[in-house]
Amino acid sequence: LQAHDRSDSRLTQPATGVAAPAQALPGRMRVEFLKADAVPPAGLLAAIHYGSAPFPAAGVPLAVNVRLEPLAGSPLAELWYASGRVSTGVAGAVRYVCDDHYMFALLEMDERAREGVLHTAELAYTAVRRFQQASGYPHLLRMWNYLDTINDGSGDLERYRQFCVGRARGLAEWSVERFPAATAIGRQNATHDLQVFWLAARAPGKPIENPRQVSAYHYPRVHGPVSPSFSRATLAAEGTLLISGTASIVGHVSHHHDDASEQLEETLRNLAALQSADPAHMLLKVYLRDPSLQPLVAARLREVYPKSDVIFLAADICRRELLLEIEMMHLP
Ligand code: 3EB
Repeated sequence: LQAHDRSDSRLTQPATGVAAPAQALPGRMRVEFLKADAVPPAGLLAAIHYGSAPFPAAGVPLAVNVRLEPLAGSPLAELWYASGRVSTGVAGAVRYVCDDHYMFALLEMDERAREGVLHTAELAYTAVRRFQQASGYPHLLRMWNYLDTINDGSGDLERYRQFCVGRARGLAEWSVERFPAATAIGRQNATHDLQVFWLAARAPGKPIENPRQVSAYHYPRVHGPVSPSFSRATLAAEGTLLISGTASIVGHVSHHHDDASEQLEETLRNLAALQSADPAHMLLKVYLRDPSLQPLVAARLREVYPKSDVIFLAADICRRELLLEIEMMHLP
C-alpha cells in the first residue's frame, strides 16, 4: 500500500512551522557519505565501507566491505538509512537486511572454490534471481559487482566477459525491461572473491537508457559472447535516480583511448544525458585506474557538480582502454 505522500507526513509533524526534512518522508531514500574518522550513526539499513581501514560496524545491520582503496580525502563509507522496521536474515549464501520499503542484500563467493569466474557468476546470479523472486522486494533497483583482475584473459576469455556470460546465465529469464542499474569493477589487489550486492524494493523503479549509448544489453558481438545485463539508470518510485557506472562509451564504442581528460569529458556528457531535473543532492563514486588522475578529475567535478560529494577509488575498469568510470546518485 503506497499511502504515503507529503500531505500525510505533514499531518504527523509537530506544528513548529518548520518544514519536515525530506528524509523524514516514508520511503524516501536517505543516503550519505561518512566522513573519514566519523562513527556510523544509529538508524541505518546498511553501510558500504571502502578499503582496508578498520570500520566500526557494530550496530550496523548490514556492513559491506568493498576492498577498493579510497584515494586521498575520500569519505570511507556510504550509509543507507532505514525507514520503518528493520530485520536481517540469511538465505543460503545471501545475507540481507530490509525495512518497510527496501532490501539490501550481499553475496560473496570465493572463486577458488568454483570453476572460474563464469561459473561463480552463474551461481551467484542464480541465487540472486531465486532469492529475489521469493522475496517481498521483487524489484532490483541497483547492483554492484566487484571482482579481481577484471581485464585478465584475452578476447572472449577476458574475465569481465566471462562474468557477463555467467551473470546472464544465472539471471536466465529475467526480462531486459527489469534489468537494474549496475556497476562492474575490478580490484587492484587479490581477494579471490566475486562480491555482488544490491538494492531491491517493494515498488518497481523505472529503467532508463542513455540516448548517447547503445543499451548495454544490445552491445554487438565484438564486446563479448553475451551482452551485459544492466540498464543505464533506475528512477526509483520516490524520485531517486540511481545511475550506473558510466564511462567514455558513445554508441557501443570506447572513445579517447589513453586520454583521461577527454574520457572524463565524454563521461560527463553521458551523465548529463541522464540527469534528473533538479536534485537536492548528488553522490558520486569515481573509479580511477591510475590514482594520479585524481587532482585533474576532482578539479573538473568541482566545476560541474559544485554541491556533490565524491568518493574516489583506485580500480580497474571493465574495458582495458577505459581509464575511469563514474557512478552517481541523485537524491530529490
Ligand atoms: C559500459 O558502459 C561500461 O557490466 O554491470 C558499466 C556499468 C559497465 C555496469 C556491468 C559495466 C557494467 O559498458 C562498463
